[in-house]
Amino acid sequence: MFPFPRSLVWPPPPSQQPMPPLLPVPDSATDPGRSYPKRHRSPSPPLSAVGPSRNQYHHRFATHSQNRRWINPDLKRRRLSSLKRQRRWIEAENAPDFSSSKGDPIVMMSYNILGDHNCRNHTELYDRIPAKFTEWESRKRLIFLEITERNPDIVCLQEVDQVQDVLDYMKGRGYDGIHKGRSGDYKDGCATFWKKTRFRLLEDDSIDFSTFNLNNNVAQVLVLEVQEGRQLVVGNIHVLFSPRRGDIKLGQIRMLLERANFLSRKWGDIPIILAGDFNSTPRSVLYEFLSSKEIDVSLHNRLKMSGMDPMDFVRWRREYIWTEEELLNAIGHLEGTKIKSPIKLWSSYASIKGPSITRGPNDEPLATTCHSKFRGTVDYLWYSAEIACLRVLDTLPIHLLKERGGLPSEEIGSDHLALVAEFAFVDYESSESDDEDTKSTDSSGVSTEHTALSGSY
Ligand code: KL2
Repeated sequence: MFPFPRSLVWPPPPSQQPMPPLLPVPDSATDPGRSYPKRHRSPSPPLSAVGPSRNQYHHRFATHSQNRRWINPDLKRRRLSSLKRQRRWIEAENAPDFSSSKGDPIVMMSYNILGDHNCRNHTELYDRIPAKFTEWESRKRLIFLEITERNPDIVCLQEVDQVQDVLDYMKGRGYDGIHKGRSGDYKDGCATFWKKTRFRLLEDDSIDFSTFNLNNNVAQVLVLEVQEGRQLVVGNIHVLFSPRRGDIKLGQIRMLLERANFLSRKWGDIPIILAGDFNSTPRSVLYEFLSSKEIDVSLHNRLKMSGMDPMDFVRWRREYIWTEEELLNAIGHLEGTKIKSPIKLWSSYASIKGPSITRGPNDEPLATTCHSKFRGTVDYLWYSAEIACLRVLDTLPIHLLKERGGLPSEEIGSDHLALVAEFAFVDYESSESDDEDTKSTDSSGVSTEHTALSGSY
């Protein structure tokens, strides 16, 4: 089904590797909010949204009693201690036939590597982690190992402050890249890398949000040419942390989407992949905005828009009165209070269903980050039409994160997990017959015609 070299990724899919270790499923793993909302028709439906649900998971779990007698306790202990081995690839159910997609797939990584400065200055977040696991020298080895093992074509890192270490390493592994540092005292930033042999940088339109009165965070928006002549917009953002500044967070995400959309149109309606740490949870109104729902900020309290606070889902009795400045931050103007993304985007992990021990609301991972004060999902890989998400490297079963007291660990160099997804350009002309399905115009007037792209080859 996938005639591309499997050696691009590690570990190989289960068909090529021994049976994964069998784990007991904890009771607490089920998520009460789990549901499978129907998606509306769209130009590029997630592959998993179509067709019957069959056993696609590469996770294989069985009850403890079923397997107890087959497990050598020593072996079990050794296997369980290996966190990284618990991450499995999950393939989309209806992955396209490669005759209907163009070129080799693109493996993308989004990874908040935990800035050295943040790690040393927020010790309260890592109070249960042995000191040796929080030192940059040991963390960087694990972070670089993760990148090397997953072998992504494009790497979007956040919280990069030991810039020279990262640039040197990536250069040595055959990547080109750009770092965009924050202004002000904290010099960490986003850094995006691409394999020199496959991509060429066509345009860099990075954003320093401080120039828009939206705090000193940064984002990168790049246009890359894939070797075969196809172009792609790649975004990388680390959204402001402050859980209560929903106005600024929305403003940053809005600007990223606007700029990515602008570049996409400028280069001929090219596809978009947006990576990053959005500091917004899957239940938040900011997530709704990213997943292309129209939102009305006047109906929301800016203190609770990112879902980062445990109290965020307690009903807010009093109406929140937005100031003009907050409205300007959030939606960029004072005409009305509604806003909708200019791009139709899908979240790669949510588009490929996984088991309840790794997935929660909206089919997103239960956690992409875990430390003493917060465990949840804030990292995403979003993609637009003309792109298919073929598979994702599933996150860790939640009980494994819970029982370890957080990250970093002996094996994982950051307090976030690296998200890895594999994408392909899709030629909808040959893969879909219904014209209405292959063409859409959203309310912002952005037309996405798949035929236009497929014609360029
Ligand atoms: O949530 V993060 O961690 O994406 O993993 O982004 C920010 C936080 C990062 C950059 O500002 O530093 C972390 N409590 C917890 N975490 C904090 C705090 C805080 N008060 N301030 C910054 N960070």
